[in-house]
Amino acid sequence: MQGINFILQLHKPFLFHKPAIFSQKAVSGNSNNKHGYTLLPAYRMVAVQPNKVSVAEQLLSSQATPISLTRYLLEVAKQNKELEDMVGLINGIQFACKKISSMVGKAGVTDLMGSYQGLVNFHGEEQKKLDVLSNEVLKNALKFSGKMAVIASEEEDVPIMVEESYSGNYVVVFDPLDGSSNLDAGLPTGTIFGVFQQQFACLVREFEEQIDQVELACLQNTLQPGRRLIAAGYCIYSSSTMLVLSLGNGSHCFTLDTEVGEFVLTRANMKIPQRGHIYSFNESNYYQWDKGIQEYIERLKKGNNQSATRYSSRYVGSMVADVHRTLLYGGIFGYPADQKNVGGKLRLVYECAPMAYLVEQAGGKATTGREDILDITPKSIHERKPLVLGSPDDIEEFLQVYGMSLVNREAMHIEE
Ligand code: AFP
Repeated sequence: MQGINFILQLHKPFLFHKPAIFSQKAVSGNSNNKHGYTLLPAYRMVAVQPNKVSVAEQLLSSQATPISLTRYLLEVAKQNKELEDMVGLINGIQFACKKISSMVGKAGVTDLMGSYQGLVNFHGEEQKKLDVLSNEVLKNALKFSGKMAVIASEEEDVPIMVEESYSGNYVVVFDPLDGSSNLDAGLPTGTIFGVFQQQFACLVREFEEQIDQVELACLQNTLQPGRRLIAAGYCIYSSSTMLVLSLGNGSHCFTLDTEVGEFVLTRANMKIPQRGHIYSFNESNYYQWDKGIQEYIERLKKGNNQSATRYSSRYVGSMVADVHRTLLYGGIFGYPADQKNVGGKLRLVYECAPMAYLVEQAGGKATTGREDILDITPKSIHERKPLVLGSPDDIEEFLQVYGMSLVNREAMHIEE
């Protein structure tokens, strides 16, 4: 895998230039290479700009009956022709979320708790049974949506290209079951996903063990900065199952009505509070953090901060749950770098970037402490980054305190 990421880097200049419009004609006109892949010119990025009036808000205010996610998607597609293909894609994801929700809910009585003996993922982490099953469910739902070009998952060591018969133009990155170490205790878990348009089109005609340069170029589609996301969302499996989605025009929350088996719109255009009073960090890492992080948290605990309020601490250890609470109640969530996780712990591509997108869409901010999460171009699919996100005033204050500590370090010539 290290090698693959290295080669992806080498091939980077080969990509993302020479714009041309993607067309089916171009597909058939190209000759195949020996591995059966068809390489197409990169096609122009279409900046998807959904209608400025929030469809979710319109629907919620004009209807007495519940608005299903499917209905919402059809309405969005009616008003934004360029999003028509998104209906099939998000429908695939919502089906997978329902299935995973059902599996999580029944895990205790269907022997789905615990780990697969001896199974570890690419990161060396022990895989839970439900990690593996959720990954399969989501992968299949996406593949058979017929809209996918490339899929990248936390549970796969390399991205997967979708065969020609099912392929489309979208690239989806996901963590199928985040927080799964909390599963056996019945704590919340979640699925996180982000959607890009493919920048470099390619078709896979047959499965090949060998990865060649053409295939590597196709896989580069997954290494796009968060600013290029055209949709993102998460599903939280908790006291209820909720799917929070943004197609670039606000973040909206749909709750699973288990009686009818549909997600229904429960919060249109979510707005994160301007400032909160909760901080959410794994404080057992305190002595491994930078001075700047320590000082910021000290201020919150003492009430020696801009709002002169002592903050409460809440930390589930399931990112989806901690981010969901932060979106609703405000405050700050973070997993900064520490002496053990020197580059941060959370994954940029399928954890940090989709969450940053949703939080920004709700009026919040997400940063590493030095740069906006959404501005970072990933170097590899499983890259980690420090992440701090939340209410705009809290993040501003964090950046001031942390920024000062960096300035002081530089002034004292302390190396990182
Ligand atoms: P698991 O999926 O292994 O439970 O990890 C969860 C997670 O990636 C993220 O959801 C949490 O915010 C973070 O790790 C918790 O990490 P700590 O246990 O180190 O606090």
